[in-house]
Amino acid sequence: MNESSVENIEHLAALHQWVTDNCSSGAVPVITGVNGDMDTVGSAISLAASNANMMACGLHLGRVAKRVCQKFSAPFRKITGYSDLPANIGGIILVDAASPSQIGIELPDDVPKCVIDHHISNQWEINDGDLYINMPVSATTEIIARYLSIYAPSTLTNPVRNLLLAGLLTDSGRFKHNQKSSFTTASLLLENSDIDYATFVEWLEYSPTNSSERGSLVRGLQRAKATESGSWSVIHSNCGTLEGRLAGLLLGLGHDISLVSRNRDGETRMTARATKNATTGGISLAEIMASVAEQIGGEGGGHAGAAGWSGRADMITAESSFISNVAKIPRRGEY
Ligand SMILES: [Mn+2]
Repeated sequence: MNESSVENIEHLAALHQWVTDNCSSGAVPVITGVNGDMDTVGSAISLAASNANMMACGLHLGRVAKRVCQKFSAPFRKITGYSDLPANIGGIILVDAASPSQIGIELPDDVPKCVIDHHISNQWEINDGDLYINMPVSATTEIIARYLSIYAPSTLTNPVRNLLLAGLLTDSGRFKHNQKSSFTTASLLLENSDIDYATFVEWLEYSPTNSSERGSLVRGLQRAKATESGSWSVIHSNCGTLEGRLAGLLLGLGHDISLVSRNRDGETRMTARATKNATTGGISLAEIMASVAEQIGGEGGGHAGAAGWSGRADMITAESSFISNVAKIPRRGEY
């Protein structure tokens, strides 16, 4: 564990106190980020498994999360708004979301909330009775795994271990963007489990695509354009679906940064990935996407090596803003 581990253990104790207090006064929904990625969904379901008054819910289940939830029959409730939740709410837990807008539903002010996150920056307003936990880990599921191992070890069933590991694997790019302590979490999850790691990773990563998705990815590769932006090489393209997967494939060509855009129903989305070499050299895609949002509106953020932006600007404007922000960043050191 790193030097902040004492502080982290205090955070987990505070989380346990908050959960105990608020679950005794009513239902506690554990609400996922609107993107429904494996980290947010895995965190919510696993944490909710530790107390009968908690339930995992959210607006959307992403592709990977849906597949994993189906495989392990994991309980997740889709909601369309706050009114879908029970009347007797004791508190709300928000997992893996850096701002209220990343939850996607209007939350009341008079209900205690607990935010559990690992994003670099956040825009939460924390009031009396609220708890904000942010640890410098690769995935929110790491925080949940450590919490459960201390306060509810019997919750760490095989399905829960699989969900937590899936969140860690997907958020760290299969341990490409993680710190040493992530291996401690992974080994905590794998020990005394029936998970065959290699089989699970392959099942998780190479989800079969259908022929229309493969066509879309191939066309995305064909449209790819390479550009030099300041001291960085960027490869960019657009795609109607599976932007993250295309961004990963493009980064495999050897550029510093890959960028994939998509426009649907007047909304533009950008998904970017950077190599570890680039992030060490000074690139933070989270900061770049936040600068894009400042420049042209919309919402941007994420992690140093993987981030996104969405807004109403057209694709060309959004891409130009991204590329000009990359150009401003000097390259540190010799790589
Ligand atoms: Mn995450």
